Amino acid sequence: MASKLEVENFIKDIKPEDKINLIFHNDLDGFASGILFYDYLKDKGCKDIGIYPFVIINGNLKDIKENLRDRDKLIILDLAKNTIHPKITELLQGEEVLYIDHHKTDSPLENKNILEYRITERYTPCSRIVYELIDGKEWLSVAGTISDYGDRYPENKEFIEGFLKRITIHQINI
Ligand SMILES: [Mn+2]
Repeated sequence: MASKLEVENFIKDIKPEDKINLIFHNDLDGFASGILFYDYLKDKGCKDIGIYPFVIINGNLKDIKENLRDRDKLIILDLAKNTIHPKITELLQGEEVLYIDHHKTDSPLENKNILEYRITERYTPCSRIVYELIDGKEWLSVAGTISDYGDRYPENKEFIEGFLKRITIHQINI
């Protein structure tokens, strides 16, 4: 498992000329995580960004092999460990891989070719983890967090309510 500092360094080292694929869960938490990263990469000047919403199905990440050619970096977001094919190491072609997830698992992936960052000791949807790493659209992170039932966990209370208190909510009288 990677430390937060290692993940920050991976992100910092991304260069405008890097060819990057964003691979994320096809629910709102995943999309929010992907969009936050997309914005970040665009701001960095990255021009070649592949976008792949993915379903969590055992081992189906191998299906992305066709799209792995000529990539420098892969960023995998909000996909449970079982999505990643056991032979992912053989499928990779030298890409650097960052994998951020929050799904609980008995054992982490622990693949030496993949920089894995997983928060499970408190319930933190992926879009909150990503926002706290790279900043960006807070509203999108809050939406992703709520959509993944983050509002049911006290550890997200301050994050969600802090945002809601800062924006104006207009009451509509019907
Ligand atoms: Mn999620």
